Amino acid sequence: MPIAVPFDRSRITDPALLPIADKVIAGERLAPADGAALFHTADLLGLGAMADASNRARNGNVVTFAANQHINPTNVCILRKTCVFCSYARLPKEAGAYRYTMEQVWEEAASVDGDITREFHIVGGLDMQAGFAYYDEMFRGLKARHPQVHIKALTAVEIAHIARIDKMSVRDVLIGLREAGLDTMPGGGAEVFSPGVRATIAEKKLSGTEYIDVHRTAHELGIRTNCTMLYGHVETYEDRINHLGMLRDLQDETGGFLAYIPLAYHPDNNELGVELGRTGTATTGFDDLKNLAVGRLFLDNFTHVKSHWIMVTPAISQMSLHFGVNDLEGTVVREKIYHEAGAHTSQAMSLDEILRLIRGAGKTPAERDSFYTVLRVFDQPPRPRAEAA
Ligand code: V47
Ligand code: SF4
Repeated sequence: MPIAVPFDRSRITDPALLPIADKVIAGERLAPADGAALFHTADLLGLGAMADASNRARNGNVVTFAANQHINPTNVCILRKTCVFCSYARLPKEAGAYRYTMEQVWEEAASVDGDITREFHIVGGLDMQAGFAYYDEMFRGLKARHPQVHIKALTAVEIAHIARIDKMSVRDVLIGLREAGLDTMPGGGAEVFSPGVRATIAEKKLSGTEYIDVHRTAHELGIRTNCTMLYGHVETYEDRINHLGMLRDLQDETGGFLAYIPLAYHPDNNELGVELGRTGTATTGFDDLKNLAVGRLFLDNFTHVKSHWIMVTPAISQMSLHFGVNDLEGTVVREKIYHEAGAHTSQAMSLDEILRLIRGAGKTPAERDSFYTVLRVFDQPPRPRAEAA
């Protein structure tokens, strides 16, 4: 729900943002036209200051992170030809196609640092050979080997795929996989809900309404989920706002979303990047920060907005901590999806690096669990040398 936010209007230079600032200060919900104005503005610092104030009113000065490990068990995907933005998927017989055996999953999971990893983040392709039984065995096996580790797995698109190939309802898939060990669900597969954009970039994928329906069912069952938006390709500002509006509506209804994570489109090694002539040109820092800040302001019923440093670089992620972000994607071991699509960032970040980024932004780092309960707050760093005398 919107809350009143203390904010100094003099930090805004674009007059179009002033009526929006008044709403933020009064704790009034932003209308779609307000969201569009936020995307159109060049007053990035004014926008960021407003988003920062809104974040501080909810989360204070603390920035959280979770220590997690990504496991991508299969890149075989029946939508390989129609999700034109995806660089990761392969057809079953295509070079580079893989599907882990259970032994490979156990092996990859065993390579984690048992003291650090608290969450497995498991997503992959829509593989005809990876149905309910495959994930049932995987989650049970992972829980048997690492009972303390939280399993955040399977996007709405994957859940719907399993339901289809195993002729089960989405509800029954969720109930069954929860019994096997599924704790929460990640937010991937949302892309942009607008049917026009979906027809261009992900023609055969679950529709936006169906994505929302799967999340609604999960929330009804008490399974918390994240949500995302893939930006920086063919969508308009209006498409973005409609997308955020649908997420906000479901959150009003269920309160089941944990966090919102905008995902920056990576144009390398995929058909869309070639078609748009965008190969080698990722999203701009300006747009990355705008998406995070607008997400914070428009999604007034979300507590957590997460920046994904692998997608937007650690430098932008650090700056985003002053643009409404209160959570950083954590220590990620062996991430594949964005690296196939041209992300040049490292595949894992150590605890020390994360602490350095958060402290460098003047914030207080805190490790959290998968439900955003703070586990340990890291003490304030020693004063910088220049001040120490
Ligand atoms: O659904 C695919 C996106 C998603 C590209 O919930 C691409 O905590 C950019 O679900 N450029 C999967 N993005 C990742 C995902 C996720 C990631 C981080 C945090 C969470 C969370 C969830 O990755 C896909 C798709 O939207 N994706 N290809 C690409 N070329
Ligand atoms: Fe398959 Fe997901 Fe890639 Fe689409 S984005 S091709 S569903 S792995």
